Amino acid sequence: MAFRDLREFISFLESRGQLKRIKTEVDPILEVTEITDRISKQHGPALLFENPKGSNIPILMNAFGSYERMSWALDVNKLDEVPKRLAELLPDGEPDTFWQKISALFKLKNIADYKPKEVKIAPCQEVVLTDNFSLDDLPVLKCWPQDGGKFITLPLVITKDADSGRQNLGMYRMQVFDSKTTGMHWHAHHDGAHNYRKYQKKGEPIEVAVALGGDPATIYSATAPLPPNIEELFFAGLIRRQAVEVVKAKTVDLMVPANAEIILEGYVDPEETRWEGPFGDHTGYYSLADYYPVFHVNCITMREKPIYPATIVGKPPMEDCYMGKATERIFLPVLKAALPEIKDLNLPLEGVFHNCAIVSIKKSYPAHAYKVMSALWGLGQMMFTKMIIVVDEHVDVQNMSEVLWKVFNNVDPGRDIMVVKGPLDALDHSSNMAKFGSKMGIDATRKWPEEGHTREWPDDIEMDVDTKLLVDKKWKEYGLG
Ligand SMILES: Cc1cc2nc3c(=O)[nH]c(=O)nc-3n(C[C@H](O)[C@H](O)[C@H](O)COP(=O)(O)O)c2cc1C
Ligand SMILES: [Mn+2]
Repeated sequence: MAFRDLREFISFLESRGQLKRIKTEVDPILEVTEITDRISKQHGPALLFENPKGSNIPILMNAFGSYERMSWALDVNKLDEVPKRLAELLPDGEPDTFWQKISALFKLKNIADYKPKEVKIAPCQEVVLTDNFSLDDLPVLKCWPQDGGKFITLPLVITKDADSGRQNLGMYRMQVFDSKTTGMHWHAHHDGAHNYRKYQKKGEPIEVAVALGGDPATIYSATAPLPPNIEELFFAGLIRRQAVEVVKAKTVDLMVPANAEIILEGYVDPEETRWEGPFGDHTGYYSLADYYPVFHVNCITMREKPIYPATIVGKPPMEDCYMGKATERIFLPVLKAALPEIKDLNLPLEGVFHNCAIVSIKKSYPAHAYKVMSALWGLGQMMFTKMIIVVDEHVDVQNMSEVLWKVFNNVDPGRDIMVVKGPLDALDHSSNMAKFGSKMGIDATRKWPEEGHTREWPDDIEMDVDTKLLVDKKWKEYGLG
């Protein structure tokens, strides 16, 4: 059964012993981070800070911070079940081409049930503040010592495409500049920025609503790398198998999740920018400060007793790692649809998702690994991937020891490394230029004579089956335990 809202998820986590309440006063400035970071590194529970300094709104942290909690958030026990479930909604039950099919099915009746459903009265509008409000009343975190200020870190930013009217939901951090304005850190490549540029061209402000909280599948969907034609709120409905309830915002022409905790409504001006950052980011480094658009808040609506959800990012593993791993599992069938030779994929946590991808392939022709690298660099947000390592199909890409053994031993650098140019994630600090740099593909597959390897390629060392069986049988006799 899908969770209705954040409270239901919190109760569920508590019933499973996966939520700790902290009653002592804790400062949202740095202290919440230090506690959460320690708990995160111990793979500990979700945390509800009930008495944050300077605010009477409790802070929820680390709710998605384990494989188990991330799976529960998406209403499954293991992340692999999500794509299987999505596939079941499609006519022939094949996971293979599910994006094309979902796009095509958008108009069909059988999945119309999962489209956002409008309600007239919503918990997120129990309190409506159009004048007398201040963002300083929210327990917004300053996460790390060199951060440029306080940042809203788990916002669901809602915008509309000026032509199609399609709504987008994206998670972009927001630096609180003063009581009524924040930064809007949508990266140039993301749908929020795309929607913004269309209004900018017309010289008009873009209406924006930001939801804090909501059911956990909706929160996750704001982070999912969906193609622009798939609305995140619809995708969340498909994942949870129950439509997300939405309500018309009070002052902007946008539909917002009815069961959110808090909604900020306002606009982003077409021209105005302000210096934003630095911010201790999920790369484990401070992302550099830069000019970003400004969000003017005109109205806040909320529940009578809201909960403020937040996250911290920093050196992995952190909460966002589990969100990223959910994405890896959910989107693997999409990659396989484009590239059926792909067997498995690992985006290691240390690569923070856009810096490293390890793929195993069924190699069928010379230079096959290079074809796979080039194709991946052309697929959606995979375009940011800085390093791609390709291994043969029988290599377990989830086992880093096995992968590194293959890379260190199978690779002749002069022959097996390809360096190309391309777009980089906005957070990358290693390149000389922002958002533009080089990528490396490493072909760690077994090399063929057709690839110029005319020497013999040795087999992996494996004991023969008969000897293994013999030793199994006699194991006790050896007295080795
Ligand atoms: C905790 C967290 C923070 C994020 N912060 C940002 C951010 O500040 N700016 C940004 O553009 N993307 C950020 N992202 C990534 C986007 O949410 C993600 O790429 C999403 O797919 C973008 O959706 P869109 O393509 O609909 O815009 C963040 C993701 C997570 C999990
Ligand atoms: Mn989108």
